[in-house]
Amino acid sequence: MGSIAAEQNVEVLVIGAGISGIYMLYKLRELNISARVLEAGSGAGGTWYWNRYPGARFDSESWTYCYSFSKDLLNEWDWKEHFAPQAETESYLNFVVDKFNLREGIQFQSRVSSAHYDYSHNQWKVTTESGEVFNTHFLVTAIGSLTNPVLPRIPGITKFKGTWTHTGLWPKEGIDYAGKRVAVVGTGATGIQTIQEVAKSAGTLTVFQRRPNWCSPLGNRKIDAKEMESIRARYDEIFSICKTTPGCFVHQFDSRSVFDVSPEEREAFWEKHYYEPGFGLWMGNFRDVYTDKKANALLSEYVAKKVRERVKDPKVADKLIPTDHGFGTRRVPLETQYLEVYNQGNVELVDLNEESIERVTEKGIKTSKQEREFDVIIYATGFDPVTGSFNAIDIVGVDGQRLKELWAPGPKTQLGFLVSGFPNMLMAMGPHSALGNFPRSIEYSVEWIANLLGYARDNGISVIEATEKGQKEWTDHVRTCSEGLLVNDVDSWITGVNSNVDGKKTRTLVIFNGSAVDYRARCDKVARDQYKELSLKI
Ligand code: NA7
Repeated sequence: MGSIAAEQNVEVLVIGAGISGIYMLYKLRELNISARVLEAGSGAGGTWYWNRYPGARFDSESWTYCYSFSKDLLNEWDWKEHFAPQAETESYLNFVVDKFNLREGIQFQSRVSSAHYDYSHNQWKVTTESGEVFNTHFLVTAIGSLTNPVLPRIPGITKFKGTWTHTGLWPKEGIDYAGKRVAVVGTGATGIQTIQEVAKSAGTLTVFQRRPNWCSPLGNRKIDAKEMESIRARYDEIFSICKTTPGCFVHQFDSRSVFDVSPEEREAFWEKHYYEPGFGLWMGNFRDVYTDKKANALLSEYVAKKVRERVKDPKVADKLIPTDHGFGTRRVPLETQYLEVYNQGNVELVDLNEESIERVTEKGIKTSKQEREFDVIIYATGFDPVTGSFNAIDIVGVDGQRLKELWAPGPKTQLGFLVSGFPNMLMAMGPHSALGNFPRSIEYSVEWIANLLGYARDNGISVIEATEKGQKEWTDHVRTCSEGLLVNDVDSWITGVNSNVDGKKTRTLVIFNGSAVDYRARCDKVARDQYKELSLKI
């Protein structure tokens, strides 16, 4: 007879060992609060552990994306590129884990399948897929916003006899695609990074595009030792700048309207930002480009002109220019010679508005026009956005309330941290929180939660919960801050849409679209007032 494993008790259980979970463990250790992290992968890194597809790299400057909490760490780690590739970032996160002796606090290959709140014992019963059970007083979700990869709903995907994968599940041993016939489905930020890298060595590359995305050049460069020293000397200044911008990037919006300047000045401004490294064109633009349709149309026309300049065949260029949304109203992919890929003789762009995919066959992909044969099919079709990370776990609160059902019409949260009816569940970077340049927001989010848990410990508080009033106010505030933004008129993960997920076909407010500066000020006030706006019980 097999023995039943004993249930384990832990004060704080953290789900996920990505950037949030790693730092959460560090902070809890600092507070002398006992904690365990459960991580689905066999290594640390979260997004940077799973997304090892070709070309995966930062779109934020490496030196704005790293942790800022430790001077030693900033002194010891040298970034090799301005926009680090996945392997460098994965090494960095492992370096952090080892430097602070966090590894033994993380239990790998432990995917959490359910978390049920037990009212009578005031604890969460957390179960992993392998059947381990943990009883924890506090549950911290550090599960990211884009962690649940989604395949397209195309019949026959598993029938394909060649190699196939989703970018977010890229195998550690890699896929040999050099010289092979490769297909990529999807042209979001991930698809674009994959396509431009795979095109370098694939025999043929066929891109299946449903909707094109506006993109702008990444401008990556290597960082030599001398430049790294000058970056290091500026770290304080860099992180302070990130604290002043709405999206926590180093790029700041221009306070002028598009219409305050002459067409020539406007063109020169956009030209400068188009070619500067990083998100300058997206995040450093005129103040009205994402609220005024006419302003946005001018910007979009400028970027369309760039596409026409860079892509030789005007018919292909037209297919690469979005017509259903303006520049910056979806997440802008940054690229390196992406558009030029379509000038290569071995690359074909299949516009799915002209021929739709009917099914995947044993040999390849059959559209309404023809069957194409492939050796490798790569699905760059995105994730079940934001609430999808939560929906992948059966989370049940007071009175048997399922989080997935409560959030079906859209998430409800207090400050993105707490949900009424789910006591002692704290969400690092939960829905309705400010995202932007993720690690900048992650550090804030983790510190806020750690401070709250420290306060609870010091004041004998055993139950922390959102209030109905506070939750309604915050959820309404998230809506108010979103009013008038063009981003709301477009289907994308930012508006909670994924056409391949049931219940995610219509837009909902899943993130806080206001400024991260205001978000932090609001959350700071709650902490300063000793969390009186929350429901705290001894
Ligand atoms: P995204 O941005 O959600 O992009 C997914 C892409 O896959 C997008 O081009 C979709 O087309 C396409 N897609 C989805 N389903 C299909 C089907 N059935 N057929 C054809 N094409 C399809 O995900 P990413 O992984 O690129 O990026 C997510 C974030 O991760 C990114 O913003 C970064 O922050 C990191 P659509 O546009 O919906 O027509």
